[in-house]
Amino acid sequence: MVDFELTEEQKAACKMAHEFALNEMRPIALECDKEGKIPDELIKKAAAAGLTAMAIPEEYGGGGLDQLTAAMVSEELFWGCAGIATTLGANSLATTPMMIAANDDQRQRYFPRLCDPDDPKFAAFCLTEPGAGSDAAAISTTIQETDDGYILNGQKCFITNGGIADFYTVFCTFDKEKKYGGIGAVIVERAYEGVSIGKKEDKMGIRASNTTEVIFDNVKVPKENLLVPMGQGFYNVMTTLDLTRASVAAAGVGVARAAFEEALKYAKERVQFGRPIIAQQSINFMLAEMAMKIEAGRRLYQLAAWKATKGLPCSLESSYAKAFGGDLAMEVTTNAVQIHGGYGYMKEYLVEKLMRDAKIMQIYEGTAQIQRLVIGANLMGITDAYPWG
Ligand code: COS
Repeated sequence: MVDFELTEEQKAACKMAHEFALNEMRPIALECDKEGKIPDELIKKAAAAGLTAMAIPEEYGGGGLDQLTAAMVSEELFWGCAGIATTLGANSLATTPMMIAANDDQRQRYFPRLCDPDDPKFAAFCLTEPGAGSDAAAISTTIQETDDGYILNGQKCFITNGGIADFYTVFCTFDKEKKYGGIGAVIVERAYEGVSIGKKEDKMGIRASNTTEVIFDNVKVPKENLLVPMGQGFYNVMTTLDLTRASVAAAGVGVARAAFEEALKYAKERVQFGRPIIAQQSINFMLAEMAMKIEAGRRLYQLAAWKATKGLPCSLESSYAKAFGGDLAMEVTTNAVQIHGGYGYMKEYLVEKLMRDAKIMQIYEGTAQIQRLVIGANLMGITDAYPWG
């Protein structure tokens, strides 16, 4: 039985997120984009509303949202501002490896730090390196076991919240010869000696978010901070991305929806050749295409997130959703600029920012091509496509 009705809890979470996006994010979105930062005041308000620790279990002070509800909240926040929403949502990516693998002691020591509304902290997911992007198994950050713990050395790049995080979930290799079989993960605090922040990136879009290098120079990591032992790290990364990609797909839908609304409003107001341009079939069809694909993108991410919530395998659906959602964001924002004509190219029109923000949706958490690679690899094991179980 297919049921499209949201629960009261889901409706309340989406409404709260939408109001936050409308009243708190939208009014400062262009300013944050220009300045490349977010006021502390806004982070505090977001933390007080539970938006920085949505997925952390309630027993540690978090929102305890399931993947489906979290993805729908993500759509609303990205509708508000993709740069701010990327900052607020990054804790979910950083803590998913912990939700999979952390022991009780690690949960108790680290989860509450992200849930304190008076002093909200961030965590950051450290996988990507200068030489290991799509090829995640090629990471070179090394970890060596010592008598009382580990020594970590290496450099991570493009780390969301790298410069503002309190701790990091760091994927590293115990033995590079073993390729993905050598990968593990540790929890590293910003305060540990030898941890430093490298270059802060000057990005095309999602400019409000903080993206930096993070460098580990002979960092002593205590034994109790081993998160994933050697050999299990790559599976943890793959499972993490399977679980989080639905929210990135939802982000793409949110950005696309924001652009569609702007284009629709403009097409109704803008008069050329004696009538509103929405009456021109060429424009009307562009808007119809946008509306149809946004609806399809939403159903795809909801399916992936629903499967994740149920604990069902969701790798294929997550990649369908992420590939579609990223491409959707790029296509819809580009066409929204097109509908605005020359005005859309100007910074005072929101669609200009939306188009710049959209591009990252085809890149981060697995490029559009990697998603197709995952889908294609799944096809090898599929002999028919009968969908009814
Ligand atoms: N869940 C669990 N295990 C998985 C998995 C998944 N979704 N995908 C692959 N694995 C397992 C495989 O089963 C295999 O295990 P065994 O050898 O024990 O059978 C192992 O992982 C290696 O798989 P594979 O050979 O497919 O790995 P590759 O190195 O070829 O990489 C891709 C696979 C390309 C899918 C992976 O590197 C990837 O997702 N890259 C993108 C990384 C990314 O998203 N980066 C962005 C960082 S976050 S901003």
